[in-house]
Amino acid sequence: MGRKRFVLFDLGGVLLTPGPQAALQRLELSLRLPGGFLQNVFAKTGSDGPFAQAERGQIPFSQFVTEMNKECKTLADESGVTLPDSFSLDQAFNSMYETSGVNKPVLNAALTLRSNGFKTCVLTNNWVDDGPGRHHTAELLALLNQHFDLVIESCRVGMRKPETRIYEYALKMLKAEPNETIFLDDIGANLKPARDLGISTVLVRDTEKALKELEQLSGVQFAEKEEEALPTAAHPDTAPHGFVTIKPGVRLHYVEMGNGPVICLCHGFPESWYSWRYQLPALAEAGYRVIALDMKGYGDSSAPQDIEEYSQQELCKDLVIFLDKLSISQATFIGHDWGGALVWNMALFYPERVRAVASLNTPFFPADPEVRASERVKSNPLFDYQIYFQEPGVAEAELEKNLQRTFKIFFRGPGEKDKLPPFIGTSGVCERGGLFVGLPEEIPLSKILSESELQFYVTQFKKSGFRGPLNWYRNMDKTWEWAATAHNWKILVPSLMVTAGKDPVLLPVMTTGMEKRIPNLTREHIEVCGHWTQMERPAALNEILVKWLGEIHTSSVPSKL
Ligand code: CPU
Repeated sequence: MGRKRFVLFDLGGVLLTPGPQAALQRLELSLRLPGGFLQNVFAKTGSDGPFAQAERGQIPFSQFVTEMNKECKTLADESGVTLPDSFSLDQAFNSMYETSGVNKPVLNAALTLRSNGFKTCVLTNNWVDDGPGRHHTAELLALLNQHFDLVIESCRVGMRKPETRIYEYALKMLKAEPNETIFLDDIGANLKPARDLGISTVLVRDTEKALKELEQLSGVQFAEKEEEALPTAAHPDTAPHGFVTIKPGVRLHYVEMGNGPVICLCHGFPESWYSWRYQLPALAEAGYRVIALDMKGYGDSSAPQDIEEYSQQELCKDLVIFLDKLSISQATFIGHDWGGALVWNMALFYPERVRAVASLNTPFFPADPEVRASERVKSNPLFDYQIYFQEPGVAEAELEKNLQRTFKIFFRGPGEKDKLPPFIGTSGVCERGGLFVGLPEEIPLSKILSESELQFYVTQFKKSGFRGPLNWYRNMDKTWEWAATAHNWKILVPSLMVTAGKDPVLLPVMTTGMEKRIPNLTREHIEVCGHWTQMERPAALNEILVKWLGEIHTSSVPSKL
């Protein structure tokens, strides 16, 4: 038996549960038809009937339904069965969309195989869907195309299972040998020709048993629990990129996925759109158009030199122009770290444009008109690094010296089992004369990111360095003067604050009292989580965001004005 490198998955009954057979049975029950009546109609019409024609793409779904309805009536007359006047197979397919869903353990197994170097493929008998449920089909196909290397629909290739040539076609497209390939289907007759070709087959009746067999054949262990698996990450080479020019010479770069209400993701210091890699696919899949920005100064966005370009007032104006240019009237803004500070300001100053706002780790720090921001920062030893960041050129030199080392030092989680301190000391930085003073030259890679992910950040920062990113810290009092004009305004848009139990800089306790200014605040907390929330606890965060987004998009939030 060859080493397995390719896996083909059937759709209905394998990746979707329950499958079409179960839907037909349910329809028979609900219409009080004799058991097997509908199955019989499908069997009777055979491999040249309307069903097979639809599956080969010779007729679309609507035409197949009309013709099958006729066949049902004929068989009913012949066998003395009474069909209700309203009978239509449309119902069967609509109820299938409503009651069936993705078989999560199977999808997770497919994702695990893919991340272990397997090529994965969906091989499905499907039709050209011009019916009322076609948007379900579209959503499903978008999901499958994202998670699998290849999706083969019978109707697009003019052949169907169990015709031998469709298996040969799949092997050819994958550049696979039969003995390197595994195929899962819930219909035994579809497996036979594949087996005859030398493909290993798994008959899926019971998910758990089938996955055990798949584990044995592939030699890959699947996680017991869903939460343990890392969510899918967006990849810079395959994700779609966009650019918006804000003003002459200044453009913002972003990565976009999905469709639906718009969500703008704003990263922090010193990061990238890529910090949202685990959130992009999950939020897109949940039904949103997700836009992850390279904030001004970062990556493929422009990095003007002037400090004033990075005041919160200026950065908010940029975001409004960004929305204007994309013709987006409102978006939900989700920010982390400096991105969090920015999205609070968006909600405060531009509530018309903000559908809802969420901040990860960063509390809403209202400006106190009595105390200048720079004085407030000086009074908190934890923020000493921000004083060190003030002198243009100084921190730039230290952080740009060895980008690889810089990011290995920054990106660390609270649970690292090595001898280094889990996070850079943020106090006493000025006295030490630098952020990294006293740290070894060689830094081990943290378990929160891989070597190639680290490399991505390094490449991004080779473009414009740290000057733009550090300038975000250099407008403290300018921003304070602006924010103080709104010192008693409230934030009334739906708002979420996600605190992280082990963030050494943005402490959960700093969020105490936020409800005074944000009466509709929803709170979530991730206890085992340091500063880099999106990559440290991606599954937990995605669950929180999807739940909150679902709530705010279905209900109008009662005002506590
Ligand atoms: C800590 C220390 C030095 C360099 C980088 C870090 N975030 C990581 C965290 C940096 C940060 O300073 N955030 C701001 C966001 C706005 C409120 C104040 C803190």
